[in-house]
Amino acid sequence: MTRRRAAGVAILLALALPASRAAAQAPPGAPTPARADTTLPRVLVIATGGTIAGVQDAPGTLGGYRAGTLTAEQLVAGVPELARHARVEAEQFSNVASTSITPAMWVGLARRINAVLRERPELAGVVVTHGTDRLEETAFFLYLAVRSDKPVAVVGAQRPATGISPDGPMNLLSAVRTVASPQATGKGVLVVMDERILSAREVRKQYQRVGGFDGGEMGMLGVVTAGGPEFYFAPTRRRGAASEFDLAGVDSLPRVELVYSYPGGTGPTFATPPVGVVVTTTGFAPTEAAAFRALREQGVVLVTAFPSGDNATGAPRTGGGGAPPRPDSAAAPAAAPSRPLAPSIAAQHLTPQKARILLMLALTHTRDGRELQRIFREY
Ligand code: DAS
Repeated sequence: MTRRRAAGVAILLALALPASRAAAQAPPGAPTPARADTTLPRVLVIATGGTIAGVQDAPGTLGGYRAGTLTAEQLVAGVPELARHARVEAEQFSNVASTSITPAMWVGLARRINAVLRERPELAGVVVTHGTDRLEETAFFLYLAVRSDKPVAVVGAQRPATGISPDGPMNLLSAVRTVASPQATGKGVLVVMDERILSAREVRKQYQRVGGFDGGEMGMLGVVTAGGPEFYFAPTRRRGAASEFDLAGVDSLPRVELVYSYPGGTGPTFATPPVGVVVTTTGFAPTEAAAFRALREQGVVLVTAFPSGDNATGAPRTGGGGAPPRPDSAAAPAAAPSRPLAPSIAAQHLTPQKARILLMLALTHTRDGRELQRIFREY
């Protein structure tokens, strides 16, 4: 075994140590983790992979690493401080980089969380560990499809577990403390990163560095301090126990594509039309309008969204007025459609990638334009 690999294995073993042994090896003066206190809330950590479970071949360097390597149990055992705040159980859902997470996995994960929250009333809440690349999408899917007011928090890390200054242990601790807190009840699915508590509806990954997650214009719900989570705001959009999205009988989600509109664009064409298309646009070029109209003539539901997700405020380029542009508005008056046009929906304040997720779920219920727009207004 090379010296480098031996160091890696040593760090891995240290991460996997049970809390009691890790405490026994703690440096002098370090606080001793509490014994499992039977009055503490129970929290289930469900691990899906990502950098938070990532291991470098050359630990302590900035070299490459393998995401989704440590197990759920190793992640929990690596943070003995968790035992002061909750009785934590670990469960493995998958162990992949989040670019490998699929819509079918969203359905499976939401079903699993719905089942444990229903069947285990003693659980205070659930923490999902996840890669950061697709964290906001999974979190928003859970926000829509977990029909419970019990807290669920999604958490990741920008630095691998065996890298320099890993952020995962503190993020995991903050997430567990958040879901263990009664303050988190009814706030919808949360994302806890860098001691910020963010709503899954608003959260976005802005950059690939520590501190890269925020809530855009909508800001954050609270912070996690040394004393614990402190909430300052609560979401008002429909979510959790009030959600109408029941996954019973949903085997797969309808195909919804994401496309861009841009200067000189001619619009998308598909060999097989999807059920829906979300178009990222600040305003349509006249040259694009015909292609989007043709899609609607083929029955494809269209959703228009601003790149930033700031669809609610309007913008000078679209004349303001609170809704994103519609492709028809850029075109010369068109001939009467050969078939009734499928609906064109405004995404409200959702990023295009989240508008796609809401449309996928909404299309499992309805294709009616008014109903779809209601859903986009409520969630
Ligand atoms: N490896 C990536 C992922 O799993 C990045 C990360 O987690 O930060 O999403």
